[in-house]
Amino acid sequence: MSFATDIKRLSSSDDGFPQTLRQLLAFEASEDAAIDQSVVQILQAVKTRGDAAVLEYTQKFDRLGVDAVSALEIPTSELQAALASLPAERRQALEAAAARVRAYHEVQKRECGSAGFSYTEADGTVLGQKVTPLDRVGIYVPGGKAAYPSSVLMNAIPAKVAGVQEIIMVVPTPDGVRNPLVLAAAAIAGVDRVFTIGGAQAVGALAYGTESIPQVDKIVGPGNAYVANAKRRVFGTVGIDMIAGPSEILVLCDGTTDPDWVAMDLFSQAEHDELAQSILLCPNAEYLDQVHASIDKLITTMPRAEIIRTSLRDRGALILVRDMQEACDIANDIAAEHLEISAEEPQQWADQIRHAGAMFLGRYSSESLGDYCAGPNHVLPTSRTARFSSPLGVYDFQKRSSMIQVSEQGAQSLGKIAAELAYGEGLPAHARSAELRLK
Ligand code: HSO
Ligand code: ZN
Repeated sequence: MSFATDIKRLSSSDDGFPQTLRQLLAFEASEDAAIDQSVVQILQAVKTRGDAAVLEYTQKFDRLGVDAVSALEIPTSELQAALASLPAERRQALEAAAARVRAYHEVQKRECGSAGFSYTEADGTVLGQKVTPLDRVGIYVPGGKAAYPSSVLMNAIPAKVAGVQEIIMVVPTPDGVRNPLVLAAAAIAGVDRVFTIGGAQAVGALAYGTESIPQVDKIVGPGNAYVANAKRRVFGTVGIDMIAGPSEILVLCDGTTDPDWVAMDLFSQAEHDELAQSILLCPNAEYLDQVHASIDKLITTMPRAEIIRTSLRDRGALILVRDMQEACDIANDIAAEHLEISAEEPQQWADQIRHAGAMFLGRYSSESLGDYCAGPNHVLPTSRTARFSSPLGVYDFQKRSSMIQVSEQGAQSLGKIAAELAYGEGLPAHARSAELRLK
């Protein structure tokens, strides 16, 4: 059979398959010395010259002719006006999505130990942990083609649910062009302040604070190579969420789903950008041909066909596996951002999966529903980082403090242990501090 669309056809029984798979997955964020140098310079300028530097870079990169950073703030009334200006159906969809995302994260807050804990020992000593929301958070929203209102909801709502006091959004608006859907999403999500700044200068402003822009405690949200570079550099001064790579979808199919559905699910990530990755694993060779035929048929109907074509050609694959069990093993190795288990009995396979940012079970759970409105967060670990990290959540906007209240009786037994260890470490003030409390 021959197909028009270029996408790798692999089989797990091919010689050298593990190496081929590794190469397919390899994605290194390009390390560019020029970007490095410029980001160092921008961050330094913002740190030392504050507003003046932010203003200069914004005038230069975004061609905004304003004379004060305060003029770069969008008043809340304008966010509300953007919301009011939306066509009714768009507005309702945005509000419905926000409500579902909020509901999910409220349950997450309740179930994920937000109340902290404490327990009392026999001698009256109380030990525990207190959970506190972050005071102030910055959300970076990219301008241009990757400006997703849905991402505004996904970043701001968990912060709000966690109880963050102030959410500051930054969004570049080259040539002053504002995206009303992004502003409307900010209004719905309860963002407190919005500045039309972007790039490393925006990250620097949030991390260090300027005369007009308050310093935040954590910066979340995706951005271009400059933004990612700047986020890495300010980490430690502030918290950051993650450095996101291109979107990925891995479909694990037993061959019972309409091949058009699977083809379109692969497209749904491929259309994000040329570097996005769409992979299908299936134990049925004939079905893989059917999906390939669906790709050929459907791609011609897609407005973003060129991006999809490049993504499928460079990073996509249709992979024949021995059985669904082997598909699960490979899926664990891939540790995809999104994993669709498009099978008759998805739960049995989901039980086998240890590494995936989000799992979509059954043929009705398309990733696109999760991207917008199912409820769980769409900010997910990419580039195999699902091996050690989790979706963005309420817990990313909380921190924990240990609580220690030792009783008089408790100080007797603990004092002896502490003093003994302190002398062993050559720290006599520690030892005496414990011993002074012994009766
Ligand atoms: N799939 C993207 C999120 C997104 N999709 C936004 C559509 N809009 C990364 O998880
Ligand atoms: Zn998406």
